Amino acid sequence: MTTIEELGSLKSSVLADIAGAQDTSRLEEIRIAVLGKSGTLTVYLRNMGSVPKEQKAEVGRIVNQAKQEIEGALEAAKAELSARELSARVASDAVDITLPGRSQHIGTRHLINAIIDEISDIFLGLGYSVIEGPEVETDYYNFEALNAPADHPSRSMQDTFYVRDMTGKVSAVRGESDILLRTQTSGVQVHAMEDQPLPIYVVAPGKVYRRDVADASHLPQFHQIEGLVVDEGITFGDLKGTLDFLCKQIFGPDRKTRFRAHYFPFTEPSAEVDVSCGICHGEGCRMCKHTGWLEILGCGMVDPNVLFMSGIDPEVYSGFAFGMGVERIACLKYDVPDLRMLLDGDMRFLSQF
Ligand code: 2U9
Repeated sequence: MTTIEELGSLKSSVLADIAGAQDTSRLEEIRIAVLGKSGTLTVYLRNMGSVPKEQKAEVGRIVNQAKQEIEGALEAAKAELSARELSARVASDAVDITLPGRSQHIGTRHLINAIIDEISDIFLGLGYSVIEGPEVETDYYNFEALNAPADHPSRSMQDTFYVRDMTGKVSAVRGESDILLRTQTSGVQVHAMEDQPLPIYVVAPGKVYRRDVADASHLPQFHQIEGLVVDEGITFGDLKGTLDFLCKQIFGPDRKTRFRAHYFPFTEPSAEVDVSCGICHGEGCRMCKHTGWLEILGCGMVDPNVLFMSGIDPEVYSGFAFGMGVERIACLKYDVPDLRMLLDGDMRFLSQF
């Protein structure tokens, strides 16, 4: 094949490639293969020196004409394919401005905080103050000032999280480290008795810690609300009236309460309070273990010794105190069977409240 014939067939195969290209990147591949630094046509142009003298003019004209034709075809195909690609992109990126927007997810208060706020509000309405205190406490404020006997099981390493003191000591028997994670919020009220003028009407909500394994009815960290009243002439009748009012506010006016004798080191006499079951209304069902009653809090008249240790004269003042687990109240109010459901972070569950 002569050089001229070779050029002719090269040109027609390149023009056919250009005509068959589906996109601009294929066009660019063809351009580089033909007109790039070592492209087929470029090599022809570079090798013009070896073409016999008498053919030079003719071959030169044909190479240049092929080059121009190929460049023209590339340009035309590029214009067409770019336009096609652009309209495809515009079509796929199109935004339907008539579609309704996605609504923003707005978070809600966690049920535990909602219950704390609800109970705090009930007591604010009765003229109480809401107070807070440290979660890391000393043995004195958590146990000693609350009459907890030295051999009380709650003071052992098995039941309380002790914190290493400055010397790094933490003991299996309470005493070497006096610093702990509070097991009850009672220390807050002891601080109040020491620091605040009498009378005292306070509730103290907050986190407490106990060395329990989490199960349906226990958590190693949970929330309590405790209350303390210290005034002249406070009686068990005041305690009953206040807590009966509280239960009716939380669970509804139709619910009944009952007070069962109990023992706490810091109150005498002490009681546990039950509210009538809201599922069976006292008939007995699975929720109330067929008793008709749900236990919701503990309470009692503040032990005179507890008042005395905080510098209050028990001959002049008397008081009552109570304590409840917030998670337990939440589960009883909304028939939740397992405390751990409050902590799972499952939005399908949490967003119901
Ligand atoms: C002071 C004096 C007395 C707080 C009280 C209870 C009864 C009680 C439990 C309920 C369930 C703890 O979360 S729970 O396990 N609490 O039964 N707490 S009287 O008594 C006090 C507090 C402070 C100065």
